[in-house]
Amino acid sequence: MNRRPLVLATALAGALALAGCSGSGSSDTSKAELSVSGTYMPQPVSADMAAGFLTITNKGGTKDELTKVSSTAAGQVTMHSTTDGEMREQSSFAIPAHGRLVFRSGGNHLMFEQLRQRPKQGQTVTLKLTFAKSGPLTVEMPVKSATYHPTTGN
Ligand SMILES: [Cu+2]
Repeated sequence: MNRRPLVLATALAGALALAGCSGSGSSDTSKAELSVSGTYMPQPVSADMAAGFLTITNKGGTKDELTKVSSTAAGQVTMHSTTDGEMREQSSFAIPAHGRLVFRSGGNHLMFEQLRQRPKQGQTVTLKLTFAKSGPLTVEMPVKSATYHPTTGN
């Protein structure tokens, strides 16, 4: 008859261990939490080069960095910033905690070089984004008209 309390104590210890486990999991909210939106590529005018735009949002409490972009549609994808109308290739772009990294027309942009074939309006181009801390993301980038501008302005 004095076995029962022992079993109960073991069950209780198990429950406590579980609670402790999920408690430590909640500290993961401080990691970078990335999502991609607003992707598009204006249909390129040139046969071997195209531009691409997107926004990366970080809901997490830790900054991250976009370190590489690649695509099955192009031999290479480079990242450029634009300052005073002059574009410069960058090896990485910071994504601030609780912030955004924006690639938009006239500003930061992606350049697809050595196109395997000329992307046409209505098609999509697959992109792989690599980050310093977070796992890679694969996104589908729709090809829009050559003069397309998003109405939201970013
Ligand atoms: Cu450029």
